[in-house]
Amino acid sequence: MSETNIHRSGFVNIIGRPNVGKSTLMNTLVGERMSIITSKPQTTRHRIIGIVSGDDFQMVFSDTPGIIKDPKYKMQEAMNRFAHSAFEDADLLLFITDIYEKYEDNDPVLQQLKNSEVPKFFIINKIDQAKPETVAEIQQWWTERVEFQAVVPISALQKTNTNEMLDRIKLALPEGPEYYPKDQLTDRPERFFVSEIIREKILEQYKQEIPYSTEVVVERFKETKTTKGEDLVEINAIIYVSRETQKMIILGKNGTSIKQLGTEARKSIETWLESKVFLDLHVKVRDNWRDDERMLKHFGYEQ
Ligand SMILES: Nc1nc2c(ncn2[C@@H]2O[C@H](COP(=O)(O)OP(=O)(O)OP(=O)(O)O)[C@@H](O)[C@H]2O)c(=O)[nH]1
Ligand SMILES: [Mg+2]
Repeated sequence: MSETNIHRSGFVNIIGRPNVGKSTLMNTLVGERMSIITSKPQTTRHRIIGIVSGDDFQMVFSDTPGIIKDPKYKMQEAMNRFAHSAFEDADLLLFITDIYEKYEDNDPVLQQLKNSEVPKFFIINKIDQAKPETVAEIQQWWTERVEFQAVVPISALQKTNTNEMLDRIKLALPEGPEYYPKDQLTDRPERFFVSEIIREKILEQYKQEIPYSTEVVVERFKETKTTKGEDLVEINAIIYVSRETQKMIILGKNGTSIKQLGTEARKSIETWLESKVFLDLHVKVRDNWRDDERMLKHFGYEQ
């Protein structure tokens, strides 16, 4: 068989510490808005798959939660488990750092990278914010310690070097079948992405501990029509918080905060679904849910 008939495919897992731009990179590579992105660390809590297919290839990207140094809650331990699982089941690892991060020699992530036999690309992100000397220094520090198949400085935000990166990923993948239908983009249902969009708006609107104490579950997702015959999606979502006082903050005085949240989330969901949306938000308290095994299971923090 000639080279042109080879079909390449594989699982390309994006790993790194919180806030370095893993989700931004995933969205840029997939060319769709899959993962939510905010300026706050620990935005992503699950593994999220984004699929890029062509006639002769299929890349299955996994965005993962940033690896947390000292998890304080069972939820964060679960997030770390999702991240660590990505070291195991990859055909190619994209290890990503940004120009601001500093690693110590005794960092367990460094050890894990050294121990992993999976081919790895070293990605330095946010180069739009750095001098070339800084990028060179970071590159040198890492390549003295871990064996990488490629080093790729990028700006995930400005899409610098990201197309070249796709070409290199494709060539690094083994010969293999299509794992998903070629027109499939992800393995999660729409209601998952809707709950993520609501969480994104919570991260943007509320301060300090509130977003981190919050989980969102879409209880009802019904596609219907307006009286004028336009597409309409009716969505009921529950915002779980871990204390009564947090519920008060989410609601705000006379419900003004949750009303604002509902408006922002609805607009964003309408853009994403390309449909009119009716969104009903409801707040429930589940004491210390971040350490409650049963609630964590209900929220999907299991593998
Ligand atoms: N200047 C600059 N900012 C970037 C770039 N890529 C991502 N960012 C910003 O960095 C912040 C974090 O981006 P995310 O993509 O959410 O980072 P993440 O690694 O997925 O974070 P977690 O999900 O919390 O682990 C956001 O404010 C992004 O806009 C880049 O190339 N340049
Ligand atoms: Mg993320």
